[in-house]
Amino acid sequence: MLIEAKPHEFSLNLGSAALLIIDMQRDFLEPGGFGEMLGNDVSQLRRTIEPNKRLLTAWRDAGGTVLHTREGHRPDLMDLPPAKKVRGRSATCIGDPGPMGRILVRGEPGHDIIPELYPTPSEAVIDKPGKGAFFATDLHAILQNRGISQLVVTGVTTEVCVNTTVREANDRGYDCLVVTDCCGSYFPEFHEIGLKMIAAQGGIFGWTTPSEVIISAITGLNMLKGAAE
Ligand code: TIU
Repeated sequence: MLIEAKPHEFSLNLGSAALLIIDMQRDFLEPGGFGEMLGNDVSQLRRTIEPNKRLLTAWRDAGGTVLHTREGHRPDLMDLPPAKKVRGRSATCIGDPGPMGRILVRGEPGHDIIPELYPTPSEAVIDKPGKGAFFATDLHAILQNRGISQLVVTGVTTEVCVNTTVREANDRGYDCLVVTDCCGSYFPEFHEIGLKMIAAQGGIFGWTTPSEVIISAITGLNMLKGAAE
């Protein structure tokens, strides 16, 4: 089905597409979490929760593949580059006790996905130590094994983990459709420019479109399926 998008329409094939939800984790989104502790305005990210919920529900109802990612590290921190640990010069950094357990450590409450978008048992969760979801993970193998060649990408933050993942995916041959209102940044201007960067130059890294366009397309598909049954 053809989805209206920038820079031009995206030809979505639900059977070879996956919804990839990036890092919708409590520590980035919840008031009192690590993101807010660093002085960030979490409302900029929280406005993405409702559109993500609507898209996730429609995608699940249409029978589409869903994958979630989480940024974080082993409890022993062996996969945490020393450069990443000290970069922010923050008094509290990755691995230290934070408002919701050890910061960005796997298994801690703050590292987990927000309840509103919690994965079902059949949805793969990719734990990634970096900003990109392909670096040091089995994401590419999982997608190849399932015949996935298109990614509908949402999550946070637009210019960091979403952009890095889309660039990695593009270099591996995936077509990426990034959902504008389902992505967010602590910095509104980075969100806007982060999206523009993806669709510029004829879609240098991918496509962008709002969730309502995708939802109406896949909901229409459901209605067709229902009518045929
Ligand atoms: N998931 C993600 O984007 N991780 C970040 O650290 N983002 C920031 O914007 N800091």
